[in-house]
Amino acid sequence: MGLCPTVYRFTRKTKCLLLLALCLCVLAWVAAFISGTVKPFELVPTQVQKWERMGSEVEAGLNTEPGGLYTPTELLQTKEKEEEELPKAPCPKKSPLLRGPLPLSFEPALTLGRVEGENGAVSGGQYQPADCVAQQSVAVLIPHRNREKHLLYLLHHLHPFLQRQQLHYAIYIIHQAGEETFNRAKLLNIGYLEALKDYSWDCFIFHDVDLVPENDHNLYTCDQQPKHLVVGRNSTGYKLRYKGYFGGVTALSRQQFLKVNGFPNSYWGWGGEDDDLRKRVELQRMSVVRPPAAIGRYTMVFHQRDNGNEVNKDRMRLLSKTSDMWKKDGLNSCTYQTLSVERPPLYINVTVNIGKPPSTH
Ligand code: UDH
Ligand code: MN
Repeated sequence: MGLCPTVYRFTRKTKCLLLLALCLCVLAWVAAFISGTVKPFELVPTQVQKWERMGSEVEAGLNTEPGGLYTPTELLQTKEKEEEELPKAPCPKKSPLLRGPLPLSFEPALTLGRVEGENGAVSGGQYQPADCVAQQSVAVLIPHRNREKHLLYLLHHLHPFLQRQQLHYAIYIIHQAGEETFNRAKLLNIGYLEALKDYSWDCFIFHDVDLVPENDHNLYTCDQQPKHLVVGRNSTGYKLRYKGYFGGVTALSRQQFLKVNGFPNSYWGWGGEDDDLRKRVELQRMSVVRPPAAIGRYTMVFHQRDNGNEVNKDRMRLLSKTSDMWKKDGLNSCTYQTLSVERPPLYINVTVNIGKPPSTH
């Protein structure tokens, strides 16, 4: 009795009120439990529950708070990203995919669709190895007009050939619009200038459309010196045409080509422009290197002389002036109008208006 004297002092009315309040409390708690707002014994959410809730909100796109904690899903995605972006090792100096001399095929029924199907990893004319970083980034420049079948044969062989060499590369077709006299050298200057708008290529291969390499040890990369790749071809009995021959296919680095101010723009019609480039190289105290004869072998698809590419009768006179002209006539004076740049899967097609030879010509 003495322990709780106040209880004894409650009136019956007060007792009833207290009982009623207690009942209301219990009722409210039961209602909250049923509606799910409160879990029994866990009225304060734990940290784990907070993360779980944040996770489901992030997934539902509700939690936009910056710097929030990672949910398990986010952690997984970040890990996958890190694995994807792991830096690739450089490709080996010598590609393990090279196969040496391979038989070439020139099927009349070949289609562009088939060549596209065989080169699914090429897109917008460009390719790079999937699992290593290429030793060089190379732009192949092909002057072109009215040689569609030759172009198809070349694409058919060149894409797998360059992929076996594990190069990062792109193939540019520089297409001369109109019917005026052909100008191979100017088209190649344009190819260099246009390709550099896409990427800072290390190396440029200046490539006739009708020459198909027979041996993939003939590397489409640039060396310390400008390189001439056509040591021999079927049409010359696989002999070098003459000692200083520098035509057909050549490889010059971005800097080497810039140093010689590129090709001359003033050679219209067939011949002389390749000799002029060799003279420019020599004037800069560089020398020409070549692969061994057994490797620098090409098949030239048979053709006659094209209309609009008649022998340039002026070429000897022009060649006697290279040492005066190289600084004025070249990359720094190459004017043209780009009509279109198309990017189908296997090449970049740059169509240009290059003007015409001067009327005194
Ligand atoms: N080219 C064209 N279209 C032309 C002219 C030239 O695309 O109308 C390009 C093409 O990339 C070609 C390159 O310029 O490979 C060189 O021209 P070319 O193949 O005519 O030169 P090549 O020295 O032949 O191979 C010269 C004429 C050979 C006549 C042989 C007759 N038996
Ligand atoms: Mn030819």
